[in-house]
Amino acid sequence: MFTEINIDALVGPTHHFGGLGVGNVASQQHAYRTSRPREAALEGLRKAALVASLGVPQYIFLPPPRPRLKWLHELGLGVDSTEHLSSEQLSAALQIAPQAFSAAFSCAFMWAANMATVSAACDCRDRRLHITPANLISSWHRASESAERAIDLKRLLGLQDNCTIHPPLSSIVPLRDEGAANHMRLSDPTGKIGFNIFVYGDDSELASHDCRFLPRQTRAACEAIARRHQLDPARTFFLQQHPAGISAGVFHNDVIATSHASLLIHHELAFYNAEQQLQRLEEIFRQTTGAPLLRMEISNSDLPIDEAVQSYFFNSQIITPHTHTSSNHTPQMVLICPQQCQRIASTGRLIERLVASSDHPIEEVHYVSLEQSMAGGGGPACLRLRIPLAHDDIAQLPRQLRIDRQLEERLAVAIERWYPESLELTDLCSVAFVRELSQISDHLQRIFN
Ligand code: SUG
Repeated sequence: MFTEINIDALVGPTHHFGGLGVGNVASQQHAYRTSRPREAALEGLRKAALVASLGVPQYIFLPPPRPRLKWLHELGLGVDSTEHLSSEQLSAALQIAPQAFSAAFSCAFMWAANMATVSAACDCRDRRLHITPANLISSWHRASESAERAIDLKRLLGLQDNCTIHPPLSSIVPLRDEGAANHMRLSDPTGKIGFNIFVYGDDSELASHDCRFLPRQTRAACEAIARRHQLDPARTFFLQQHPAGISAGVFHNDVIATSHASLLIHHELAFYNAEQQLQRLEEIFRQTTGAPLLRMEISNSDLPIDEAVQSYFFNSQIITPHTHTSSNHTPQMVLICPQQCQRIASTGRLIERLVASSDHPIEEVHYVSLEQSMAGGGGPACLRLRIPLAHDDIAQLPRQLRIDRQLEERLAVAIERWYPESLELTDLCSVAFVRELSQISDHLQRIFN
């Protein structure tokens, strides 16, 4: 039996809005607005704790160190990465190169779904769990995350002798990769028979599609990952994202489609020219598992694409709870939606219909407040990476990274005490604040040790 563990990443104290998300409408709309790092970190922590309270093994990674001063130095911005750093140097860097400056302080690592692509051991020819950290080369601020998160993944999974963590794909434009945000795994209820769907925005052979924004995932990257992970070609699918979706602000597949076990929910404009492949998927799913794939396609008239992007309905997290209550009924599946879905009439109606219908296993819904993450273009599902593991493997994972009430409480106290309540980009020019950041980092480390 396989269980999906979830990894979330604690938001860092420099959380701010730099407007750097390529093709990401929310990020662009909120560029340079005042951010609220304390609220951002608490919202993310509460969401992860909710998932843990539903019995899903939930892990958390610490924020990697920021700012990346060496990088600002490398860019010739006159920023000293030693004790000679001054507030004047930082202010000058902000003025000359605001994007690079914002990138050096970025907390975009909080969107853990972009950390890596993960293949369950049972899907791979060599029966090993395969992980490729994403190279994230489409934007200024995210490319450094792959090396940082590879270290965290090794720390979490290092004791597993049946796990291969690959290097990220080469940092070249044709191999742009954004990880699990563009990958879906479907399976039978035991999780043992898996089907892998990779979604790409850019295929150099089909360069004719006009997208308003640079597509962040290429077909060549998807194919390379499927090959190195040794996935069975008969159960691996490569679907193209609809260019109309990308132009409307769907910068990742998880903004327009979602999946969990045998359930696939997607918008009419999620994929381009994919009907044949989806039918093949349905057929092979039924043949191999003996049960139907539960595919639900939402039409653009039921949910206009702009409202899908504003509400982030498809970025809701779907989980199978493992709560052991003696009398209460444990729902088959739970949907964790951003609060925005309640405020928009079309998504409110859709969710009511989903929960009431007996055609789908979703029986309960939780609305979570993630205002700060949503303002950067990230909902509940962006904040987590799923790793399917056997029970014995989960028992070997380091306990100190697993969220329980005590860890939640200790982190919440530290966030309340240390994180700024609000932040402007100019606040990041204070050398006193930069020095405080390393103290915060030490303090968080101590909680985990
Ligand atoms: O890469 N936003 C992230 C949001 C990532 C969401 N992840 C998933 N859909 N899985 C991005 O665009 C905003 C940064 C800024 O505003 O400067 C940002 O990076």
